[in-house]
Amino acid sequence: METAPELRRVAQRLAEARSVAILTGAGISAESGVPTFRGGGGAAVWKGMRFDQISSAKMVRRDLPAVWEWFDYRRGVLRECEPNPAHRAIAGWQERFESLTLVTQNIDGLHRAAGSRDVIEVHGNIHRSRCVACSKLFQMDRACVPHDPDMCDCGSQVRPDVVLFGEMLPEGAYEKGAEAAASCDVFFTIGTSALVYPAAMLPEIAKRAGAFLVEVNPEETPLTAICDVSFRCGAGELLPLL
Ligand code: BV8
Ligand code: ZN
Repeated sequence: METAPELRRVAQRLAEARSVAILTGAGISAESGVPTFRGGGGAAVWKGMRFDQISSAKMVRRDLPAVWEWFDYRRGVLRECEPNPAHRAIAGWQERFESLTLVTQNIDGLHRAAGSRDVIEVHGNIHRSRCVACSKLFQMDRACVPHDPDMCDCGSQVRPDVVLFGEMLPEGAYEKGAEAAASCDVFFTIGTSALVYPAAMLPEIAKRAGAFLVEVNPEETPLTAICDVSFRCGAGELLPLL
């Protein structure tokens, strides 16, 4: 791999780092078999709708059964997916630094399954549902597809506990991520096209605050230009080398 010099630069920075922050996106789960949304030129389409239409606040109000059909389909795909070496490498970094903050845009729960603790899931989690009226949370078993329960004991419907387009992020999640970004020595942006806000702000906040910014993505992204190092390869291949 011709990235040996960059690997040495990043390894050096990590050796000196007190605090490290990481933002991951769908690309880190690609090697687990989870389809990404945009990479590879395709945009996830469901029954003729682009995923940002079906995964939207409007659709929950308009057609909750269709939203559940889309999320139950994705939960079915996820049943066969396990964490890959990239998730496991990051889980192994928890003991390595004084402070490690992991922010993920993914809703697949694979970081936690790999052993990462305190994962900041800024877009929620596909295995949890929430009552539309009283906001009671239900943890669903990964194997239980279609979702259950359909109704809350207060008599209202439940929805995926996932942040859809046009919806606010979980209380405090973004702020915690921004705080870590503004105070870390090294910031990794891994497997994200950096198109979805406000998550895509985090690497920029880190860079402005003086962090060493590292990207891992087979394709260029809008962040590539401001990165100190940008590895043009898969996360499952690169992270275990660090
Ligand atoms: C909000 C859950 C505020 C649902 C998701 C115009 C400008 C700026 C912003 C906006 C705008 N118009 C609208 C907005 C706001 C909107 C937004 O940012 N839209 C974008 C598309 C323009 N954001 C929102 O609506 C957010 N909320 O802003 O609220 C607000 C204020 C007031 C009042 C109300 C609200 C909510 C956004 C969250 C949406 N939910 N997911 C679901 O999963 O169905 S976002 C969805 O995209 C996923 O979470 C996904 O993680 C996320 C980002 O995508 P990526 O993770 O980056 O995945 P992608 O496929 O794009 O890229 C994968 C990358 O991996 C590629 O680069 C590929 O090359 C790489 N890769 C492939 N293989 C590998 C790899 N990398 C490494 N290794 C590999 N092996
Ligand atoms: Zn309820």
